[in-house]
Amino acid sequence: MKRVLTIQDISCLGKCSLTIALPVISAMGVETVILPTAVLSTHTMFKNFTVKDLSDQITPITNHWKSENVEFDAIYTGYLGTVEEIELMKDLFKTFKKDGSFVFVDPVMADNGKLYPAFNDDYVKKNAELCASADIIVPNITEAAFMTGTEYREEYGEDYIKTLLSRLTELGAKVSVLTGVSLSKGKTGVYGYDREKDEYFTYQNDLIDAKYHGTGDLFSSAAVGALVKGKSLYESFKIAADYTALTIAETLKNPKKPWYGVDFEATLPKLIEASK
Ligand code: PXL
Repeated sequence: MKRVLTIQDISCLGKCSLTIALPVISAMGVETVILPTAVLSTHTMFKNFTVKDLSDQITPITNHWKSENVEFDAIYTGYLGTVEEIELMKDLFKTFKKDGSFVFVDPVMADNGKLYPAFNDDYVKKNAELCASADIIVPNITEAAFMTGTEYREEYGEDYIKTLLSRLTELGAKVSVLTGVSLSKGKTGVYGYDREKDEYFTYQNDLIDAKYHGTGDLFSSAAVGALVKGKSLYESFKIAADYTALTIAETLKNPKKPWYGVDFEATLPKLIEASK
């Protein structure tokens, strides 16, 4: 069985980061080791959330793993929380990356043109450095614009996307995949560039007019699961995009109208089937 290490916060209530990555990647038949970066009462879109930073736990935990000679087929980072933690990731990648494994960085810090609460320019700069040590990065357009010092646009053409991808590639990752890219009205999806093959790829789905929290984490978790199981880049991102779209559609049917997260539990069987 393949083994993934994922490093993100635990938002106890809110369905994002580790409370998505752990169930989703495990359900895909992949052992999922977690390294929590912080414990929050909820994600940061709630008011009055509590935070306990766990930066000081990263080194003791990983030292213990080192003594156990643990290796991972993939390392996947999401919401980290502090610049100190981002710094620690560089060593962690060196220690635990083995031949044939990959590092997947989702530089979670912003959406819809704005940084999440508690992040600043320093955090953006550190995330750009982290992306340099990754094999695959999956920023949304806002994160890509911040990291590359490019103007954020809500309306754009393929030229703008290619400019962002070229600037992201300069950061250093092998594969850059922009998420939330709409190439025509009523569509959304991904647009990626593989530096080694010098190839672009894109996949679009029908846009569902609803915004939910945690969908980026759902997308990344499904992509990591599919990639580590040996699916191609295109196939993995298609599986992840389809699963995310299906889950948003399913959540819209919920009469309780959850605002803080998606009903991914209901659609997991479809993901398991798609990634077999
Ligand atoms: O889904 C991204 C995410 C993860 N973790 C925390 C967050 C967010 C987005 O706001 O607040 C704590």
